[in-house]
Order: sequence, then structure tokens, then C-alpha cells
Amino acid sequence: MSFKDLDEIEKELKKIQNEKRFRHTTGVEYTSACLAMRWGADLHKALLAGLLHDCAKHMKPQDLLKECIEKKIPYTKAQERSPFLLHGPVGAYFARNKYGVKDQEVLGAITWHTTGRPGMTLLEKIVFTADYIEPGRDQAPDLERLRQMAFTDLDGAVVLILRQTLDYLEESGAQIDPMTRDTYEYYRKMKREV
Ligand code: DGI
Ligand code: FE
Ligand code: FE
Repeated sequence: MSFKDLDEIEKELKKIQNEKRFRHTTGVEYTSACLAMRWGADLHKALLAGLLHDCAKHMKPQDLLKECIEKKIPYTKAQERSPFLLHGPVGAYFARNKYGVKDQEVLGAITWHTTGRPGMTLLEKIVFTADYIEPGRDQAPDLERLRQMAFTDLDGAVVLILRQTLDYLEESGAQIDPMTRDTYEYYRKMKREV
């Protein structure tokens, strides 16, 4: 993979994503790169995972579920109840099969970018965090503090993002994927033990 490949994927995504999502995509691509520089992750993998993280997000939830059934991509009960959560796993499938990404770490970062998972790799934490703090985001509370925190205490930022996400989901009465809670508990405990 070279920067030429990144360019080609960018061109491809520009065709299938609306303007807002494409801007978010490049926002996550470069925010992931910044975090990789700070935390010592592979820069190219961070760019690639950030660029591709939402490559299946343009699909309708029911089509994501259909894609999983047809392509035998495993999914959980929680994902079946809220199929938009499958844009990560289906995105990883596209990354591998349409965009030629073989790297497991990159595929993992795409797969887990919405809920996270206990014991994320550094790259997974980076893309998870970049998705929330990229410059185009403006909804979350305390974004300024969170953006600084991502560069001083990455695990702390992960905990705060999950706490805010759970608060938002609880308030709006949405179905919560147990993975989101498990990830929150895992990183909250880890922070307590430091
Ligand atoms: O795809 P993006 O919008 O860029 O970001 P994302 O993939 O992190 O998705 C964000 C949305 O996902 C946000 O509205 C919160 C929601 N979400 C995160 N965890 C869960 C969840 N939604 C449900 N129903 N259950 C979860 O556990
Ligand atoms: Fe997403
Ligand atoms: Fe995103």
C-alpha cells in the first residue's frame, strides 16, 4: 500500500459518499494520523483505517443485514436489532474484498469503530477516538476538553466517549449493544487501576 492507493480509495469513496460524510471520512483519516504520530502507531495504517472506517455507512440498515447473511459475515443479536451497527463489520468486509486491505489491524479498527471492544489495539482506540473528535464533529459535550485529552490520555478519552455515548443512548431510549457497555466497563476499570 502506498499513498497512491490511499488516493485511489479516496476517489472511490468520494463517488459513493455524500459531501458531509466524505468530509467526515477525511476528517477521521487525518485525525487518526495525528493520533498515530502522538501515540506511536503505524501512520499509514491509521490513514487507511480512518479513510475506510465508514465505507459501508451509505448502505441502508436492512441492506447491511442482508449483506451479512449473503456473505456470511457473523453478527450478534444486538446488531440484528440495530443493523446500522453492522456498518463497521460490513465496512471491514468491503475493505478486504473491494479495496484489497489485508492487514488484520486495519480491518479490526474498521470493524470495532462504533462500539469499541474490551482490549482494543492501539490502532482500534485511535480510530474509535478520531471518529468522535474529528474537526467536523460539533454535537458532543466537552469536545474541546476531549480533543486535548485524546492527545494526553487516550484511554481516558475512550472512557469519556463511551460514557457520553451511553448517556445519549439511555436518554434517547435506543437499544444499547452490550459491547458498548462492556467496552465502557473495561476501560473505566483500567483507568481506576492506574
Ligand atoms: O458512523 P458515524 O456516525 O461516523 O459514527 P459511529 O459509527 O460511531 O456511529 C455513531 C452512532 O452510533 C451514534 O449515534 C451512537 C451510536 N451507537 C454507539 N454505540 C451504540 C450505538 N447505537 C446503538 N443503538 N447501540 C450502541 O451500543
Ligand atoms: Fe461509523
Ligand atoms: Fe464515522
